[in-house]
Amino acid sequence: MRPGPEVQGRDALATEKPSPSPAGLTMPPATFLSYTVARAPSDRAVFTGCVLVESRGNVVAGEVMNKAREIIHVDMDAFYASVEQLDHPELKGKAVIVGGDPRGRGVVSAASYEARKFGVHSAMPTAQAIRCCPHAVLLPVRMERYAEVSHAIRAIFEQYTPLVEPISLDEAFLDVTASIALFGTAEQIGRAIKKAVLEQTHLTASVGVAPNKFLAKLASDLNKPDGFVIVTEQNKQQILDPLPVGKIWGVGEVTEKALQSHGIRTIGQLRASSLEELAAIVGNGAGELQKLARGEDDREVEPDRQCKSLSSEQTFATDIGDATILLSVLLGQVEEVAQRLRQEKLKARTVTLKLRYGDFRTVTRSDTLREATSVTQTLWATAERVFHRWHARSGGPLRLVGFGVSGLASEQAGQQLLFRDPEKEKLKRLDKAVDEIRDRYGNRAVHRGG
Ligand code: DCP
Ligand code: MG
Repeated sequence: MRPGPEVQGRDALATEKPSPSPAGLTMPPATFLSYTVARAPSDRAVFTGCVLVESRGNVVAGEVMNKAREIIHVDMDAFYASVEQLDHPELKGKAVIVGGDPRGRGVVSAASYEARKFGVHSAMPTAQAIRCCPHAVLLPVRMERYAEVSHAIRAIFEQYTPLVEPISLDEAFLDVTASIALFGTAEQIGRAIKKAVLEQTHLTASVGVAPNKFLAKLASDLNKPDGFVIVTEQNKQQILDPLPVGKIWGVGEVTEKALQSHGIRTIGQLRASSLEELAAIVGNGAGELQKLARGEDDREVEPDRQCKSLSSEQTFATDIGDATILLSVLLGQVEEVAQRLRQEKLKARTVTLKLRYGDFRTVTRSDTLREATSVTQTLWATAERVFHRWHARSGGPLRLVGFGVSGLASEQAGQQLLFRDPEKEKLKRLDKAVDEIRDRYGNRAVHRGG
């Protein structure tokens, strides 16, 4: 029961609404020019979220407030591996592993579904993966290429709603509550997006449609690869209850084990447990966890999230205490993140190191620069300083090292046009040259000496 939006220019919607495509799906008629909260002239309806404004400034569609949310989660299948199969057609249908060097401490980034049948999965040491699946083809990570495909899929999402929250290169949440007035039901939008992704990138995506983020993400994962799952208020409990608690977003290995040791294995059991019992196991998060077990989640899709941070991390096959090795891993991560910053035309002010010990204890150490930068050398000098400070005070063997930046701003923000620092200009030219070499010959083609 959705009252029609009574806004000025509504008639324009009728003329602008596209004719259905051959498959019966409505295709996007225009770009979203604005994201506004608008009030209808009649004052009877207040619009929220997504509003389509055509070039003359007329609101042509909107959505009435307080309507239950409609969220879509899209996650590409075996993303890095599928892109490699696309670029090397002879690898289609074959076991492909994308990851680090098996002779070193490389780990698997992605495995094609053909390789997964042999037990290969992300984060597994590459050497072990090759033992599980000796006939697999091993390829190095080509981040720039995946970022390119990621941009293409994001452009598709943005044709259907401006409320897109990218979670990683291959995954995003879309709030389509208000888009329904334009493009059909959430299911139709989900199917149209899946189809457009396939047609434009030749890759498959798994799509989940649900009333909130938690359920949408769960739904996209339920029937992978090439999945399409709709979770509704009516069927959510039936779907959730038999699933293991580990399927809850945010329930990691440690929490899952703790719950299991108290006999809570499924989401149904979690839902049925008393709040007191749960609080004794997981502490403060108990109420939140039970809400998720009931399929409730109020988190909003945050379209600006993509700009909040960028990071890279690596888990080691065996813990590493040697500072020289840790620093060389860190340098690679700084180079990768700095290059991504430059690709996104961003710069960052805060540098954070993530350090996880063998017992999973995780600490972060940060430093904030006087001004935002995307210069590798500057980020590296800061990361190195933060690392040495940590190493001198505590140190210890690590199972994971990560490097991240936050406090992001656009490249142009606060740019000094008149008084350029010649030293900085030199470093920027160096970065540009390195980026060009890496773009052309891959990330391994050139590395800094540290
Ligand atoms: N990735 C990584 N290291 C990990 C996990 C993922 O480098 N430990 C990268 C490679 C993946 C991409 O991120 O291709 C997306 O991660 P997903 O978890 O979505 O995994 P996939 O897309 O590979 O597979 P699927 O989504 O089909 O399960
Ligand atoms: Mg994926």
